[in-house]
Parts: sequence; structure tokens; C-alpha cells
Amino acid sequence: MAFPTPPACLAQRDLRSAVLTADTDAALLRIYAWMYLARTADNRILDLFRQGLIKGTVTGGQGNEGLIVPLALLADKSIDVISFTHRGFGGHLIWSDHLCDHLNQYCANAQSPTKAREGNIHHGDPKNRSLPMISHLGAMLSNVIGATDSQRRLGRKAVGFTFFGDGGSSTGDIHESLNLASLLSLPVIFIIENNQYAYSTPVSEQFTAGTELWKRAAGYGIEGFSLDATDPEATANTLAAAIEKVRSTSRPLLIEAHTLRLRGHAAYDTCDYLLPGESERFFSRDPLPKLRARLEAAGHTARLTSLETELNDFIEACVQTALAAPRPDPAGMEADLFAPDSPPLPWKPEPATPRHVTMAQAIGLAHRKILTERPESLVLGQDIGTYGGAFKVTDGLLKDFGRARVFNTPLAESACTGYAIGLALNGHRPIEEFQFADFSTEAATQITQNAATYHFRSGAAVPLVLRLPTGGGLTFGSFHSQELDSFFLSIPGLKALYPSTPQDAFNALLAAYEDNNPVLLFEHKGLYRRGKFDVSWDPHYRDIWQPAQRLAGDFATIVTYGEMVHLATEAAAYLSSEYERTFDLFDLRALAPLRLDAIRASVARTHRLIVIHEGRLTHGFGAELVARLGEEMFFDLEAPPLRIASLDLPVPFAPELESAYRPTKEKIVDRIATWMG
Ligand SMILES: Cc1ncc(C[n+]2csc(CCOP(=O)(O)OP(=O)(O)O)c2C)c(N)n1
Ligand SMILES: [Mg+2]
Repeated sequence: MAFPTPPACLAQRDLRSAVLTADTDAALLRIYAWMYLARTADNRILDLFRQGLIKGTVTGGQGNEGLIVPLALLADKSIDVISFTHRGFGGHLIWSDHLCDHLNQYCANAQSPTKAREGNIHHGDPKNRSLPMISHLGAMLSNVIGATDSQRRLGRKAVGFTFFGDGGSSTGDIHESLNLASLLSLPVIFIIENNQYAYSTPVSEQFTAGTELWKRAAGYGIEGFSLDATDPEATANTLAAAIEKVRSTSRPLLIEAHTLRLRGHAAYDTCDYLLPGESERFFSRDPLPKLRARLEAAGHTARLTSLETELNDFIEACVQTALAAPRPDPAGMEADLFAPDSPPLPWKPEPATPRHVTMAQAIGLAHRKILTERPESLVLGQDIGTYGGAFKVTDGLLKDFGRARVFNTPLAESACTGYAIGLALNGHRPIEEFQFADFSTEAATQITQNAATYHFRSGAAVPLVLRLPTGGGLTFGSFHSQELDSFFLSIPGLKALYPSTPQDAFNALLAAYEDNNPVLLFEHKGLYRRGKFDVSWDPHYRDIWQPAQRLAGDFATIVTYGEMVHLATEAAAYLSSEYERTFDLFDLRALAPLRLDAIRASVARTHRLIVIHEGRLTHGFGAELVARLGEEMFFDLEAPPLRIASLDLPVPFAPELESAYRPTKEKIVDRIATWMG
């Protein structure tokens, strides 16, 4: 259905500082039109929610328009980056698309920009650098930092805008992001929307900084100030100057905007926690009537009345259009989980002659190849620069490729991963090293809630490689030894590779790199230096997404991955010499998506299944393998499947305890021998 034509007062979505100073009334009328649109549409959305026509809830921006409208009008929407919060509806309306697109989102109909997979304000427009917010407050800041950096690297003089409330200001992500932006000297304006409440909790119960949150800027070595966002004219003038300054200096800025939340937290909020007279005081500062009075006094009453009539009619026509759209279709949901594959990158067939290297060196070699051949690549992580990484995988890369492309990050896994997501959204392809896989739990929100869900909810691709030095057996204790594969892979939207040889590790990094999705690359620390092997360019590198058969036999099918491939191979050799039983042995290599065809064919022949992995037994990866193969092949099996895994404990420290905890060659032999009967 065609969308209603917007009235002329919405023709302009831009406001440059020159217009603001040369013809103030024209500028204010433009601001007023968008503020009126945002307020009236927000109120109408609340009505529709109360009528049951909009689901979930709605968190209106009523009272925040004095900030968000001037800001969105002043931003350069052809290059800048932004991520609005749940109070930024007016900003969404200005940044891109038609009011109907935004209402379709709220109505969660078939035309919704998120295909109705997300509701209310959880949309954006990634292709126009408006990054959709996830609910986790604070998480979007680092995405804006990354996408802004990407724009600058592409030679565009962009500014990033990112917002958080007084409530969000207490999250760790806010601190990590402010520090990161300052450290990288990126032109991002951080705006605190201080409306004095986080849901029902007043600022006095959140922090002791009162109304001076902006003073935190000094702690990050950046400038900061506060402004009264209930005065749109002053706000527009202040923001115009601030944006120009940040654009030219490339230094971040922290602005605390004193703003309002006139309708409480959300549609269901009864606001009975407000102090007597507080609501009246809020409404007395409402920026919309204040601006109207200013324009009336300047003689624009007739213009205001006609503009409001036009906008009311337009909003009503758009509401009817959105309500008439068909309901969404569940078809295609699963196909959209991952961004589609693209053809292989045009890799040079190098190194053509084999290099005799360890697995750590093989991964370093793959980095070197990527950095040499792919200008959009970047490598980041803790101590990966001069030091070459905790396991020396990135040794020498900084020297050869420079600090702009190979750089150390502070201890801020969440913001650094969010930053990498932002880079990836804008066309760069970052490779992030976690010092130990264990520390990726610090970035769990960015990995599992943000990156993993991105394509499904927005259609945007996040090509990102997260390298995870994994696993135990090295007496590193419980915080440096874990297998987190089943922890992460219970979340849809992540791909995962887990190579067991230097050549596979080399291939895996190339395959992960060119994938259009977030890929977890598990690298077992015990394999980093377990001998040197020949590694060279392999035109079949994409086969890493399929299991590899390492042994052929007929008694049972062993499925394993990582370091366990080596222990299982030794155990199988022992069993075949002592018991004359031979095994098919598959190295899974790709944990997600699972490709089990070759394994099914093997089980159909051997009629027995053994799964061996280093992660814990309960909820471990083997549970999925056994369940899936058992479900599909129940009548092919002649014995119950055997699972060999670690104990359901934290990884213990002492070598004696650790080898009691995890599978060893001896334990694998014993378990299989007992099972064979
Ligand atoms: C990390 C996190 N914890 C809890 C919530 C649930 N929640 C949603 S909005 C909100 C209050 C946010 O307050 P503030 O940041 O001041 O923004 P405001 O709603 O006032 O604009 C809370 C607690 C969340 N979204 N994210
Ligand atoms: Mg608040």
C-alpha cells in the first residue's frame, strides 16, 4: 500500500548551523514541526497500545524531543553514525524512512523494518548508520564508536552520536566505551539523557553525582558540559557548535542533557513513585509548549495552527496505513538467522611452498596473509601488539602492518567487542583475540545478544572473527582453561570452528574471516606448540566447515574435536592393536552450523556412536550430538551411545586434579573398553 505524502513542513530533515543563525524563526519552525510530529505520533502509539493494537510495551519519547529533534536535524545523516535509545523516536523519524515505516515497526506487521522480529523502538537503519538498539543499556555505545572509526578510516569526516540515561550511566559498558573512545581519539558525542529516573528509581538512589554526571568526562581526559534540553533553541545552538568542534578535532565529548520523561517509564507505568507535585513540575518544563509560545510571540500563530492540522491529518493517515498492512509471515525466519555466504575472496595462492610451523605460527601466518591481501582487515586484542599476544600468535604483525591495523586494546572485552561489531557493520572485518577464552564472558552480551542476533533482527551482516584460546591440561586453573563452546552455542546466530591441526587452523582463520557472520574460532592452547607441520595455501580451505574423517574402521564411529582428536586417535590405535577393534574417527571441525551427513553415513554402517569432548558432560556439546544422532538413527544403533567428557566441575588447578577432571588417553581407552563389553 502506498504511503501518504508527507506535508511540506517535513520536507527538510536537515538544519545546519548557518540556517540556525541566519533565520532563527525558520529554523525553530522546522524544529517545531518535527517535535510536534514526534510528540503526536508517540501519543498516538500509546493509544494504539492501550487499544491492544500494539503489543509488548511502548517507552515514549515525550519530553525528550527538545534534545533529540535538534540533534537529529543537525547531524550529517549522509555520513554520521547514531544509535537512538528508547526515548529517541523523534530522532528515528528524522534520520530516515517514512513515518509509516516506523509505525509498521510498532504494529509488528509484514512491512515492519525488522520483519516484525523486533518490536517498538528496537529498530534502526544500519545501511544509513542508524544502529538498532538492543535492550541492554550501554551496549550500543561501543557499536557507535566502531562504526564511526570505520567511517573515519574510509576517509569520511563522520561524527558518532550515542545516548544513555541516568540509569544506563551506572553500567560498566559506559565506562569501557568512554575510555575506549578517548584512547582511540574518536569523534563520538556521548549524550546522557538525564531525566532523573531509571524506571522508578530516582537519581539519588543511583549515584552520588547529582546533576553533575558530565563531570565524569575529566576522568576520561575529554571535555564535557551539561545543557537544558527543555529549551530547544538553546540546545540547537549549543549542539551545532559542539558537533562542529568534534567533527574537526576528532575528540570525544560528554554532554549531560537535562531532559524529561513525561509519560513515565513505559505505557504500563503508573508513576505512583513520583513525589507530590513532581509531575506538574515536569510538565511545566515541557519543551513543546515552550517552543510554541516562543513562536506565537514572534507572530507565527497561523502558521503553527496550519502546520499542526497538516501533521495531525498525516499521522492519522499513516496510522490507518500501518494498521491495514498484513500480519507477518513466519516463513523465512530460520533462513535469515545467518547472513548468506558470499563467494570466496580472491585469495592469492600463497604461501605456495609449505612452511614448517606450529599451530600458533600457522594462525599467525593466516593473519599475515589476511592483513597483506585484505585492506578492510584489522587485528585487535590485549597485548597483541609489540608483545605479540599471550601465546605469540600475532608476533611481528604490528611491526609489519602498523598500529592502525594491529593494535592493543585496554582490558575492556565488552566495549572492544562492541567496537568490533561497529567496525564490521560498516564494512571492516576485524579479528579480535581474547587473551583466554574465559575472558569472553566479559563480552557475553555483545557476543550473544548483539552480534548473534543482528542479522535476524535487522538484516545487517556482522563479519567478525573472535579468536578464543581455549581448553585445559596446562595447569592454568579454572579461569584460564575452560571450554566455552556449549555456553556460547546454545545461542543461535553464532558460527564456530575448532581446528585440531596447523593446516586446519590456517584454513579456519581464512574461512572464518570471509564469512559474513560472527564466527567463534576456538584454538586449543595445548595444540599451539605441539610440533611443527607443513602449512601452505589450500584451495579447499572452505572444507573446514565439514567434518574430516581421520581414521577408518568398522566397530564404532567416534566423533570428537580439538585436542581430543589427538587423544582419541591414540586411544583408537591402542584399542585396535589390543582389542582388534577399528573405528571411524571424525574431527568435527565446525561446531556451528553442524554438518553431520558423513557422520550419519558412518553410524549407519558401524551402528555405534562415541562422542568425546573436553567440555563438561552436562549440557555439554556431546549432549546435542548424541541427542540429534540418537533421535535420527535410533533404529540403526546396536548399543547406547557413549559420551566421554569432563566432570561437571570448575576446572581444578593441580595437574593430578586436572587430569582427573578431563578426558585423558587412558580414561578414553578404559571407558571404550568397558563399553565394548
Ligand atoms: C543493562 C540493563 N539492565 C536493566 C534493564 C531494564 N531497564 C530498561 S529501561 C530501564 C531504566 C533505564 O533508565 P535510564 O537509563 O535512566 O533511561 P530512561 O528510561 O530514564 O530514559 C531499565 C532498568 C536494561 N534495559 N538494561
Ligand atoms: Mg532516566
